[in-house]
Amino acid sequence: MPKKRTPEESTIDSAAQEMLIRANDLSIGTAFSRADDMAPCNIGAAGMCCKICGMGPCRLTKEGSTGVCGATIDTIQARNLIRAIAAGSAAHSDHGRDMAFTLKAVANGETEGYYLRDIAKLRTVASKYDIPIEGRSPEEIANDLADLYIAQFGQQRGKVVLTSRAPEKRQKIWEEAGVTPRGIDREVVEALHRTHIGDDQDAEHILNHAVRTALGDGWGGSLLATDISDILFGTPAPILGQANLGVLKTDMVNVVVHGHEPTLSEMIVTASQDPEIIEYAKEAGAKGVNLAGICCTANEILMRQGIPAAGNFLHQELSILTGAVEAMVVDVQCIMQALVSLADNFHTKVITTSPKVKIKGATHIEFNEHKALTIAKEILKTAIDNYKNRGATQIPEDREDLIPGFSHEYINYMLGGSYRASFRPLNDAIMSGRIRGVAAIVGCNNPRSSQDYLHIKVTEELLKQDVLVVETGCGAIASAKKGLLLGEAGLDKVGPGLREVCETIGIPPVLHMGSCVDNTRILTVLTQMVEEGGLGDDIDQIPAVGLAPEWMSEKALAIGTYCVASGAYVIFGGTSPISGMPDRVSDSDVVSKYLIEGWEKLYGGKLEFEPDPDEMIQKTLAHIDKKRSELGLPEYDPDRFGKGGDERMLKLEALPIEERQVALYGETD
Ligand code: BF8
Repeated sequence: MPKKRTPEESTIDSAAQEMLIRANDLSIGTAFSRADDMAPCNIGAAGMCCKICGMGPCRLTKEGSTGVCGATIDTIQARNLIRAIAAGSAAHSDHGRDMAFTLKAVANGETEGYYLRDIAKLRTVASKYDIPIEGRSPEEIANDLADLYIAQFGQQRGKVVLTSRAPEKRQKIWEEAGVTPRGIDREVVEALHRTHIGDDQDAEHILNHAVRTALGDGWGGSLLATDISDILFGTPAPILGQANLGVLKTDMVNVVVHGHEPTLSEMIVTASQDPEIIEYAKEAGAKGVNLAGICCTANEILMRQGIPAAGNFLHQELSILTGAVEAMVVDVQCIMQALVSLADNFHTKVITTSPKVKIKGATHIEFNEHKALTIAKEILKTAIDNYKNRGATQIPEDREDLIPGFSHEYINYMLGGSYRASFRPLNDAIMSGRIRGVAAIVGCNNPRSSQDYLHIKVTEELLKQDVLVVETGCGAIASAKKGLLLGEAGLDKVGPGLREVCETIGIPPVLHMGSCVDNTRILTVLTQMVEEGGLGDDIDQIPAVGLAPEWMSEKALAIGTYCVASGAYVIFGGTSPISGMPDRVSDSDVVSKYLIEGWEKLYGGKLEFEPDPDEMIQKTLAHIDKKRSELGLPEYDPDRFGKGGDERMLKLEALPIEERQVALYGETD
């Protein structure tokens, strides 16, 4: 019998625990209980099942066995992995394609409700590709940029132009390895071609193309998605927000937006503030419309508009379980099919909006940019009409404040102000050892592990070790729910040197950098750190590590791969999709070995799967220290920094808040 976990074992989030108890009382299943009920297929999970042709599926469970066609386990594992990476790259990049088409439509005045909001970013990005900017209107520049970006998808030869934004040395490494992406779509198609029956049957050769495919995402589709989102909706800067299920309101129409593309969610935000919609909600007996986000859509509108996040991936079902959600509006990616049958137990309407995503039983209101505001209002009116059907509710009280919005542009500015914007202070802090190194902790929730546990454990420990943490995606929301994305709230939990830096600049120790496509912001930060000088001449020399402790999506594998190819050491938690047979001798484990040793030789980065969080932490610190030593930086010393001003800080922290205010600012009226 599979073991049923208790709510406390399933998640460390008390709001989620409360909802799991409610689910149990109401006899409603969730991803948590389904994960308990259904053990993963151990052959498929280890990458040992091949189902790419009708002679199989072939399950390779003994050392030396092959598929019907003779395919070895190495070939099969590499094929499975590259197909997942291709799917993840396709998902991110297709999102980017839609953003590029929206930019084109906005430039041509064909949309409703969208504007070019960040003209400075438009001009900066356009000038990177020598698009003329002087004396031209924003629309003319945006038109050229949209054309250039749209062309990257179907380009057949040459190189994806966005790769020119990587450090020069890195670009040469890609040229020499033959992995510079030619066109975003071309690499995905070739990945599928190569893995058709009877094609590429050399594991390492297949995996080289996995790198090329993923680079088309990271330095292509995802990067342009981030550029365009900023141009259309504004480049994020710190803003106060809230996270967790307690952001839902008893006296308002709750609309949860879930998915990834800000084109939809931004327009829903605009429509929710329209006097006509507010009046419509009041007529329905509510105080107004309360928006909240789930998954990366949450990150997009949280960091730009301060719209609260109801939670991360595993909160999508739990938000409906409150009984207080009038509509869950979804677009693309990470949307569970289970939402519709779960919503049948309540009054919640699940509304699909993308021409690419329909769910049987959901209401479909198709969204398009030409009539965006009109459609957004129709969606909200559908939700408001549903308010009268609300039954009993149970909304957990949990919600935490947070400050998201650390785009690379803002980090640059915050380190030096308008006149001295620079990465110099960050590089200096790393070089002196105040900051030991940087960890990017990103990625999903996975119900196979306790929700948020791995994220928080790794984040908290690295903070204590003076490692500055940057986060995106559902990992960022995990930290937000735990209160780690606030300046003062988090600073008692961080090492002395890092704390000194955070207190001086006035930043939280964990920087929320956006959604999963915004992992490209991290690549840009790393590139700017290289350009600033003092930390080597390429990304692989920086004392930095990428971690995805609770990964589950194919997109995460694509991200991990382009980060490795960019020079990063990347550690995935949970299970390995290439673990193979348990009794495999490690020397014969070609695929795992190649991702570690082979890729490190080629790119200076490597990809490892490590289920034990303590090991993840140790490996991260060891890598950071190794990179520090290779750069000739002083050995990390936890006792060297952070003493200055501490006595005063500690005294202040011991005071009740009112007295602390007086001590800091004097008596006020
Ligand atoms: O792109 S972190 S569960 S929501 S895949 Fe999905 Fe994973 Fe969340 Fe965003 Ni990213």
